[in-house]
Amino acid sequence: MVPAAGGRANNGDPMTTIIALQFKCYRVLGKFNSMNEKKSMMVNETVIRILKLSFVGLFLTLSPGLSVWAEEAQSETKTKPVNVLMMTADNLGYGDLHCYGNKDMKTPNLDRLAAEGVRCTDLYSSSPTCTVSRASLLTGRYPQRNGLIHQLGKEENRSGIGLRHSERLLPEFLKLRGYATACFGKWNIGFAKGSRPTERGFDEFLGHRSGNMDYYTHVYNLVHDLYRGTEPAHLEGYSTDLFADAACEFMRRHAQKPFFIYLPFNAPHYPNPGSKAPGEPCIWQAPDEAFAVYGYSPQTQDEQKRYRAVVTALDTAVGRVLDQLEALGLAENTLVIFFSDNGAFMRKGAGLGCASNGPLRTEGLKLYDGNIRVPGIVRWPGKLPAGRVCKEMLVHMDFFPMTLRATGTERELDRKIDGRDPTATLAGKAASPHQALFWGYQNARALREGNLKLVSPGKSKPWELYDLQADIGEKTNLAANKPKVVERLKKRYADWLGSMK
Ligand SMILES: [Ca+2]
Repeated sequence: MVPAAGGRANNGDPMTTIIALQFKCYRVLGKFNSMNEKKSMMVNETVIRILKLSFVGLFLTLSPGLSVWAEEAQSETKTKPVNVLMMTADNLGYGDLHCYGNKDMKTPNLDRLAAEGVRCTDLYSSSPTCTVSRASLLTGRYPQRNGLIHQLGKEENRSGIGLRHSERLLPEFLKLRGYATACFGKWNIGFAKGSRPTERGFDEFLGHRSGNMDYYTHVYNLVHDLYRGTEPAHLEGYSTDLFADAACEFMRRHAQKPFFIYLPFNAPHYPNPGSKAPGEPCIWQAPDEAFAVYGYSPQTQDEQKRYRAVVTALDTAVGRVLDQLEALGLAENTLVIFFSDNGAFMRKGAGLGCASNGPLRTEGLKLYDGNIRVPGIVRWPGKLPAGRVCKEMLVHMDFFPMTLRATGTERELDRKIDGRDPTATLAGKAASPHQALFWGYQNARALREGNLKLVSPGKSKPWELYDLQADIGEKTNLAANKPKVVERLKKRYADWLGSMK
């Protein structure tokens, strides 16, 4: 188990208290030593001598060798950079985890992570789709600023530039501070020469180029899609497990070096009929053990049951990675972040009838909260309290500056980013770092300011206004009753959009 915040800093044991006393005495002595007046010199020197002798005597009596221990502990704390493990799920809905209220879903490892860290109720993605969300996360910038505002197509996934090369990714900054970096999982932001993970700041990559590789055959629209570095990799296994295993193995190899692992699982993305051989059923895939957790047959055709098995397999893999972190003694010094890249797609065959966005409204990709508000958990022992629920508005881009600051890398930043460090907010010491958040996808537009949500679901569609505190499901449109608020927020949206150019 990982101790709660503050446990390391002052656990109340006698050794810690003595060390604190030692530092206080040194501070007092320092002040005396800095006094110059001749008049007080003699008195001071006498006091200092008495204090020094008393202190040394007390210290030697109580704890011989303690100062050596204290120096080592201080030195270790100062010189040990924080590791970052950033895990993402794919299309996991706001209501899909047990710790988010889904009583039918078994996700004990993510529930445990929430109990040891902070669970977010109002965390957003800056996009309702995979490609755009991921590019925004890795650049810390709104899609409208980094330029990648559309979902990549088949050929773009395989060989397109995707995110323009003038953008700099999070691992590129971490490399400047000596971090070992790796990406294991779904890339989905371009795989042309110069666009590939190992050419964009990651030392290692095992994963798929596209948005939805088959979990077992590793095929995307009839073409092999699993790569190691820049070369095809032909491995056997369930993709969730392959990625988790790669992360564990990387941690074992880099236990003595600071690391950043980006672990974008492809689960629980819906199955793609284009990736199936002729006659092969297009169903959610999971290992037999994940079905067994529920007592289901792996042959069941029930979509709901199969989806649950996929999510539980994801949870099991997350648990294995966390266990590895702990076994290596790294859990206390590692910032762990988990969230979904976007909400569940509530379309037939793509989540409808089996995934859940909880109480949130979902319609196509029209930017109601079901598309963009996501489950998210952050654990950072000693920095964030255990078992806290954060209800402040945050966005996944915030994990970019959070990672930079946690790793001491922020000085390397050379461009404007839109994420804001959420550490104080997550700790309960500050309100949201954002006055407002903004979205634009295809013809849909949205803004959230406080509890107000302004959304236009499509071209020529009038703006709608909702109060999310009173109406989390965006059912009661207040626009007709509050035209001035609508006008003010419309202007705010226009100003934001203008600032992106
Ligand atoms: Ca997604």
